Order: sequence, then C-alpha cells, then structure tokens
Amino acid sequence: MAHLTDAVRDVLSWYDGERPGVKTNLARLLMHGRLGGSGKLVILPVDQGFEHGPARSFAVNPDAYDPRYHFELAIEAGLSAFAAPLGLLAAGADRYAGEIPLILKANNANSLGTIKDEAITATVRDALELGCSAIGYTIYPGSDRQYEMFEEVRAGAAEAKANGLAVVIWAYPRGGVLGQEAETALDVVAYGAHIAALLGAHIIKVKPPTSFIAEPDAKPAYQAGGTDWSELRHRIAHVVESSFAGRRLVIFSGGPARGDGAVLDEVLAIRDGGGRGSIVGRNAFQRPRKEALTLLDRIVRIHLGEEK
Ligand code: FBP
Repeated sequence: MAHLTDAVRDVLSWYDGERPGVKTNLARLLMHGRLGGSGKLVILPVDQGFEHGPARSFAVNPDAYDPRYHFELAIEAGLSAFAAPLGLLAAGADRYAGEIPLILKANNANSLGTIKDEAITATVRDALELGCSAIGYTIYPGSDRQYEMFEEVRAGAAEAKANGLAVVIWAYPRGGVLGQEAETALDVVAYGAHIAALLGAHIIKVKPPTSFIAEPDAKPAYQAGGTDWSELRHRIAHVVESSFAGRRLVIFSGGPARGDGAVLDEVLAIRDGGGRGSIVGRNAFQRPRKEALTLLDRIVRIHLGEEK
C-alpha cells in the first residue's frame, strides 16, 4: 500500500478510538484503485440477483450472470471495492485474491416475500475467510421488523469490529407506514443515515434524496433555514451533515439503469454536496462492458474533481 495521504489520514481520524485492525481495513479501501488516497470511494455492489432476481438483474447483459464478470469489471475500472453476497464473493475471492478489496453483504432480502426484512446470509467468519476488508448490512428504518434488524446489525457489527473488519450499512427506509414517496424523502433518508451512524457504521450507503419531506413534524425544521431543497447538492449536504457532521463516509447508490447524462448529473451533485463517493450497481453491470467502463471512468473522474 502506498503512503497514506493527508486526505485519508483525515478520514481515519474520524474513527479515532476504533480498533487498529478496523482502521487498517478502512485504509485499504481508501488507498485502493483510482480513487486511492483521495478520501473518496466508488464501489461496485452486486446483490441485485438476490434482491430483484436473476433475470431482472442480468438478462439485459447476460455476461453478468457470471460472477467473474463483476470482479473483472471492478478491477478493470480501478474501483475501491466490490460488494456482494456470500456465494458470489466465494465464486471469485480465491481467483482474484488481492486484486480488489471485498465487502461481504451479510444480509439479504428477495422480491418474492412481502415482509420488509432481511435474512442474515453470511457470518463474520465467512468475511475473514474470503479476505474481506468490510462486512455490510442493510437496515430498513420504518419497517415493522426494523428493531430486530437493528439488533442483528448491532451484533454483527460488534463481532466484525472485534475481528478488525470495517462495517458498511445500507440504510434503506421502507415498509410500515412509509409509502414509496417517503422512502426517498429528504427527512427520511437523512434519518436513516443518522440511524446507521448511531448503529456504528463506518461507511453509510443511502439513496440520493428527493425534496419531499414525509414527516409532518419534521417540516418546520426544513422550512426554517431558508435552504433551497430543490437542489440535489443541498440535499446531499444535509444527509452528510446528518451523519455525524460529515465525519462518516457517506456514499450514494446509483439506482435503476438510466442514461449516462442523468447518472453523471447526479454524481456531480453528490460530489458538490460533500458525498464521499458512489456505489453503482445496475448502472454499471446492466450496460455492455465497454460502456460500463466508460461511465465508471467518468464517475471516478468526477469524484476526483477532474470533471466539472
Ligand atoms: P444499484 O446501483 O443497482 O441501485 O445498487 C445499489 C443497491 O443498494 C444494491 O446494493 C441493492 O441491491 C439495490 O441498490 C437495491 O435497490 P432497491 O432498493 O431499488 O431494491
């Protein structure tokens, strides 16, 4: 690993008091790939086969049915890490050992069920055996199962940290009284990110929020400051501030496949709002490989400040 940069030292200082093994793994993530040393992350997540099913995820680009495809895409694009469930990581962790940091996505849902919940699908031991730098869990703040999910994540995160792994939380409010519009509402996304920070996440992953405010009781707080919430970069900045005043790595997901222009405009706003990076799945592997590499190159360049 190259010498740590000031940007990475600064990020690591946010986690003072954390175990040295955990900080070493955060440094591995932050020093790898084209973003290495910048204090930013761009990650390829491929758990959509579990969450949405194989055809919805991979039929549009059948090469992506092969686990090796995703390892190679992440490596060739020079990304910071590759995140996936146990079976997918196990299918390439040996062959590509040492080529890209891995994040084991250790709980999963599927679209066949009705309950907004996730099963624990992998252990800290699995993550260690696969050589992962981090373990990841999804929480569904608002779900009728949210408190059990928090307890599961607390237990998993405690064991992960005790074993020197960094912890990533996918904070996806949904279920309960939250309608579809509320899932990505500004107040709800910021609330989810804050809960992830409180649960001990080192890296927090959320969806870019809309300007909708879902909770009536939260509206006055958002109306008071005079911020123009119609601008995505302001909404990003609010989510980042809600995550311990930006002293947590907050990264934003790519969402369903869209045209390059829409994706890149969003990434620009993420960068300008102080987001620490992107975690882009479908917008990467649902494009033909060459187009995916071109788009990922531009996403990386934006986060590096090389594109305006
Ligand atoms: P995408 O870039 O494909 O949106 O991936 C990010 C991600 O968090 C995946 O890890 C996860 O499978 C997916 O989004 C969940 O999306 P949704 O909430 O729309 O089901």
